[in-house]
Amino acid sequence: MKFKGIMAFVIGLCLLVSLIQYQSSAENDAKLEFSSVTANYFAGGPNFGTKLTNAYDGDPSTFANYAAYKAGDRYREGTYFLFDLGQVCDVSKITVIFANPVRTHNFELYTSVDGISYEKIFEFTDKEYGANGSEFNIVKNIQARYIKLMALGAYVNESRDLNENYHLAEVAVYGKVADVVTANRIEVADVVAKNFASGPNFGQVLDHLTDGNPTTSANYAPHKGDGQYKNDPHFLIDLGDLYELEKLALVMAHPSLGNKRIICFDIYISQDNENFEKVYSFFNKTSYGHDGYFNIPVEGVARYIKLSATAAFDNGTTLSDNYQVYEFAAYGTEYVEPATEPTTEPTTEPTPEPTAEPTTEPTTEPTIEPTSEPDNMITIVSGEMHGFSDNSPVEGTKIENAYDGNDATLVKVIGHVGGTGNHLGDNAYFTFDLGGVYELGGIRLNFGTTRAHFYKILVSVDGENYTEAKSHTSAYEKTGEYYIRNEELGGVKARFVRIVAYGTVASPGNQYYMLSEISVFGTEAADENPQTSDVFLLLPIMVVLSLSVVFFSRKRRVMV
Ligand SMILES: [Ca+2]
Ligand SMILES: [Ca+2]
Ligand SMILES: [Ca+2]
Repeated sequence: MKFKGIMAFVIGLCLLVSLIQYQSSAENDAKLEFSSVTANYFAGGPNFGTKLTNAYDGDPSTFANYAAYKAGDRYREGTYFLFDLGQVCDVSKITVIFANPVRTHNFELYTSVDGISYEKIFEFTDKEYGANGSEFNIVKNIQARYIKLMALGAYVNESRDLNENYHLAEVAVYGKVADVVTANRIEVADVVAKNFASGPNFGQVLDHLTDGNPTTSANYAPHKGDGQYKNDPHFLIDLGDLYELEKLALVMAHPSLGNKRIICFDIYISQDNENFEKVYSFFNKTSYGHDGYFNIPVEGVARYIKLSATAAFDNGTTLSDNYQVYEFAAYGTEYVEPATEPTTEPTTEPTPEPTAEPTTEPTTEPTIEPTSEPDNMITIVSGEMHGFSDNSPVEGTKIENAYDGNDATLVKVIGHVGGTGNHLGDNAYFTFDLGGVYELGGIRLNFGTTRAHFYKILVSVDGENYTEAKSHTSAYEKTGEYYIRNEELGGVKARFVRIVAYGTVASPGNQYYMLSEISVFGTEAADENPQTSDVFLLLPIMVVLSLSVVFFSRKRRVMV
């Protein structure tokens, strides 16, 4: 009897608990209300008698019809719907439904807790899909207050033509109001604007930069230089203490503003306000690739962040008078210095190991390879250019053309015009990364068919300290079809080879500098540092494996 009673109680308890769980999970999946919904940067709408509320009325058969500006086979960047839940919620699912089954709608979905830092959680970019209607259920547990639906394009007909009319039938967000909000935005202690010509202008104030409001901005006018701003104009942000950074968020002027204005910048971080490390760079004249909301993952401990105003372009060409930033935010956690434990262990262990192993192996292996192939051509991993008056190559050329193994392809740039007399100066150059340290035998430079080019060859092991290996600053004769120069480098060790665009015989009358091909020869440098040997062995292998891949940059990939 007693046992049965206990069992009944236990079963009853279980039922009660499961009922509570059922109720709470049902609560988790409740449909959430929007406090506001807006359609932004469309060309027009709602059109054809539709209304914006149709996009969230719970009825999949009603839709909002908005017309977008076209840019190529996509809508102009930064065309979006914004749904505000009014408060931060624990979101479990987002449903997106488009109307008109023969129309395929492409979109990206971003969410944000604070309206500043948006993360992309979903994208659909298949033009063919959607013949049988298009409904998307994005199941994901995230915290969000804002949901941004970026309209990329709507495609119709058999040829999948871009149509300006975007038919959003329904957006529904499920979840519950968040009990605890985990946004690690760091409160900024101080901001100063340095080296600008004037500002803040147009009645704006510097505080707008960090006021948490993406619609208020600080507008400064930098000094204009040659293709970019000069005097290093920047905002210096002091976090007040050391933080372990997670990400930075920037809200820049919308790409449709000021006849399509694109704001370029570099970001540096520092612990002591003296030694700064560049962690991100954005330089593009015509496009952000999004609406100007940057979400930049950053790792590192820092107290100071320097936001450098490198340039802003109107209409893809003109250096703008207005450098306008709407918001800057840093996210992370307070830095806690590591405990004192590590000091006891390392003193005993590290000394015996390095001496034991390396003595036996290295003597036999390295001697065989270098002698058999003394003039190996080294695969160039990447190339960068710096200091040219127009830092993007002209007439459809690109930096990769300079090391594609083809003499017929070239990179053509407008030289830096700061030089004097018959040369362009020392400040414009190409830097090529060999991916590892090599003993350089020789170098072949092909400057194309039209004229001799002057140059200096600088080399570096670490990419920071360069030494001059060769200087060739006078005219020379054409070799066959091309102006080719072969230089001996005599076994100098380097990972980076820099070709300073010193000038051409026609300069400064003709400012073009053209490099058809650079070929670097040498052998892998014998390792002086046993700890890094693995890295330097692996890199060339990876390079060979990825021969077909064009490496553009080593910068961090960044989403909106
Ligand atoms: Ca609807
Ligand atoms: Ca602001
Ligand atoms: Ca080439």
